[in-house]
Order: sequence, then C-alpha cells, then structure tokens
Amino acid sequence: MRPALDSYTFLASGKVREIYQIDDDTLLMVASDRISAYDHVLSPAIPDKGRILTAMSFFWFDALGVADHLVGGPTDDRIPADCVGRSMVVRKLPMVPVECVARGYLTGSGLVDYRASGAVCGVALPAGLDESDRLPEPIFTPATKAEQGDHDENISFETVAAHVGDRLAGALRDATLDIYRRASELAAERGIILADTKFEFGQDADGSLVLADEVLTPDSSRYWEAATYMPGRVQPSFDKQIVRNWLTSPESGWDRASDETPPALPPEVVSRARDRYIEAYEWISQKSFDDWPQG
Ligand code: Q0Q
Repeated sequence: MRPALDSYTFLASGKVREIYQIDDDTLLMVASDRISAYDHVLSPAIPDKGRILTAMSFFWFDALGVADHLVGGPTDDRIPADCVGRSMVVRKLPMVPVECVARGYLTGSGLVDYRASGAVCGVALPAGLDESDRLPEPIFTPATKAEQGDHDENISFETVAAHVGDRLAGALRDATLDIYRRASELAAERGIILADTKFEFGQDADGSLVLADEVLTPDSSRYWEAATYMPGRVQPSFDKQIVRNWLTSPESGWDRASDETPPALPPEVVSRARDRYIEAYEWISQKSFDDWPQG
C-alpha cells in the first residue's frame, strides 16, 4: 500500500515542481504537468509532462554515472500512487547555494551580458559573437538562486569563491563543465544540441559533490534540434516553441508585453506540446515513453 502524499511534510514549491520531506534523511521531489513560458505558469497543464521530464532525469542520472542524490527508482514504494513516474526519492543533502550553469552556446542572459561587457560572468569571450553562436569551449556561468518569480542573477567565479571558498568553487566549476561536456556529446550523437544547462549540487558528509535536483531536462536546459541549428538567430526551443508561437500569434490575442495572464492554450497546442516532450525524451534516451511507469 503506497503512502498518501499528505502523509509527507510539504517543504517547497517551484513553478512546476514540489518537494516534500519523507523522513529526516529523505525527500520526495514531485514534478507537476505545469508548463511555464514567458515567466507565466500556463493553463492548462500538459498531460504527462511531469512523467516525461522525470523519465529524462532518471535517464541522465543513469547515463552520467556520477554521484547523485537518487535513493530510489521511479516506482519506489515511498512514492504516493498518483505521483508514480513523476517523482524522485532523493537523499536530503546540504545544498550548495549556487545555480551551476554551463553554456556551450551564446544566448539568453549570457548574450545580454556579452553584448554589454564582452564577457559572461566575467569570462571574456572573443569579439564578434552573435546570437546562438557556439562558444570556443563551454563556460561555467554561475548564478544566484533567485526567489520564485525573480530571475537568477549571473555572478562571477570569484563571487562564488568568495561565498563558498576557492576549493568548492573550483570543484563546482569542474563538475559542471565535465558533466555538461559528456551530456552534450551524447545529445549531439542523437541530434540534439544542449545549448546550456543548470545543475544543482549537494554535498556528502566528506564535502564531496553530489549531483541533485532535476538534470538535463528541457526545464533546466535549452534543447535545440541540431538539424535546424542556424547561428545568428534565436533558435526554436525543441519543447516550448509550439507554445511560445501560439502565445505570440494573433490567434491568442495575448500581448506578451502586458502583465495580463496568458490565455488558456487550445487543446491542439497542448497535444502537440505533449508530443514534443515525448519526442525529446525518446530521441535522447532511445527508449519508448510507453514503457515509463505511471500511477
Ligand atoms: C532541494 N530543491 C529544488 C526544488 C522547489 C525542487 C531543495 N537532495 C536534496 C535536494 C534536491 N534536489 C534539495 N534539498 C535537499 N536535498 C532541491 C530547488 C525547489 C521544488 C522542487 N530545493
């Protein structure tokens, strides 16, 4: 008999996820079907999005083979019935308060920083780079963990070191870049560009890093289709472009520049978005989503 979710202590809620305490040493991370775009949580939810992105995290944790916070599989007995397939049972760890971002391409806030200063998080880049250009090599561009609703703020490696010490800052950078390099190589072999990603790390009792949170999902990473990659323009998001295009089309009647809540997504857009998330998972994992457990 599986426990009820309300038998666990609610700890925190993100835009699309919740985290609960199972016991003193164990947490339950639950991914919802909510989708966020343009800093709004949209309606309706995308059926199975939570399961698809959880399947992606499990795939990457297994593929990467680094120390991670998982302590159970997708059907672990501690997972409540309606959360099976979209939850991770994880070890409760002291978390390093740094968003560990790796960038292999120049876009988003990195491009904004580069155009203002020629650098990203203090990492100087060659002159003349444009939107979505591939960087000469991946860079570590940490950020602060903003409160919900705020954007993370890019910070320099030196700032990270001032907060957590030189040794730990160096370990965060090395681990972030190593994991990103290996993940982006695997993704590239399968036709996906991982333009950037955000990791979170906890620490073991001996201070060693433990990869935590979700990993390499389209919510924590930019997924681009390699076949359509074209530097010099904003790339279509593998997973969210369908939704973004509808929201910014005349059909939606929504003004992105307004503070208005976006209109509900039409069923056809929801269905295509779901299909796209499944496609991303099946491309990357080379597994069928049909085989992923559900409650
Ligand atoms: C922890 N979060 C993320 C979050 C809101 C997820 C705390 N193994 C861990 C983890 C993990 N992962 C965390 N704390 C202790 N041990 C992860 C940012 C926030 C909803 C879901 N917050």
